[in-house]
Amino acid sequence: MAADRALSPSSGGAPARVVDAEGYLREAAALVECYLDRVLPAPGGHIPRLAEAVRYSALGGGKRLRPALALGAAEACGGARDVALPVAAAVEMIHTYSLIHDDLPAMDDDFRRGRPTSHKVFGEALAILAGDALLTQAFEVLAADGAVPPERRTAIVREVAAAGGPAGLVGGQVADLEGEGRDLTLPELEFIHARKTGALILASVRGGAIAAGASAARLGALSEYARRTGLCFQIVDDLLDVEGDPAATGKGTGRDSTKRKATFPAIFGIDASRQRAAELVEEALAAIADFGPEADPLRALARFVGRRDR
Ligand code: GRG
Repeated sequence: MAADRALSPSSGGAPARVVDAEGYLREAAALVECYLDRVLPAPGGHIPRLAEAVRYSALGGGKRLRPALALGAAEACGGARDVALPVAAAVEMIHTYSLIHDDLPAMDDDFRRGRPTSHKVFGEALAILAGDALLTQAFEVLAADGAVPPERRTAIVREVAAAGGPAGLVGGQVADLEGEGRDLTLPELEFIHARKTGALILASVRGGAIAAGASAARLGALSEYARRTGLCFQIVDDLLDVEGDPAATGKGTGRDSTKRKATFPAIFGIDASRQRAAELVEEALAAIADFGPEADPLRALARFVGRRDR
């Protein structure tokens, strides 16, 4: 995909740092996978089958968007990428747990990241436990991060826990299941998206920013950026469920209509949904318009989210 040539106010209108979103995602993936490889249960180890199941899902592909957002947010606040690596790893671990559980027969699917889902390979019991292991160990990773001062660490743990809990991912998933087969209003749909998908994206950005010592003003602007990007991400996800290529997305299509799920495309149609996604990208960019070139990775990632095909 083409690189994004971002303009920022601090660059006086001249082309700022050119950030290629795909390249940034690749770098984030390499960094976070190296980190995960170190912290996850070692192959073999005490309970080899659990290590295998955890590693199968956590090291088995994925865009690594949430880690990239965490690293990009740290950079946007003048920090080094490395300062946000534990946050990046923890949010990816929680994301991966949520995918494993979301794919279980009680909830969803057979294919994920282009491969059979965890329960197809390891059985339901081990898939549930591999998810539990990732969720729990994510907090160990955050708590053990000695490079970040304790008060920032506590704030990050709180952000990430809130994103994963009843007011975030889990609550959003329950609301989503309850909404199947019903007509939902726009506020109801946005309520679900903000929790099921948006909360962890928000925590990725805020967590990375907090690790880098963000000011309250920067954190506020970045939160706005993350909310818009998160909603855009889910609208595009719903569009990909209608018109995506399974070879690119690595999962099935048409699942939302089979379940009679209320989605943006189902309610407003394809064109209006695309239009809303494009508006949200612009709103995300506007939220961080006062940032300089240090926020160009986040700008490139927001544009990627709006146009992604995987
Ligand atoms: C606690 C039993 C139990 C279940 C909870 C929390 C949960 C299950 C599900 C969360 C909801 C969920 C899976 C939302 C999905 C959001 C989404 C669009 C995921 C796909 O993200 P991508 O495209 O995936 O970033 P990759 O594979 O690229 O990482």
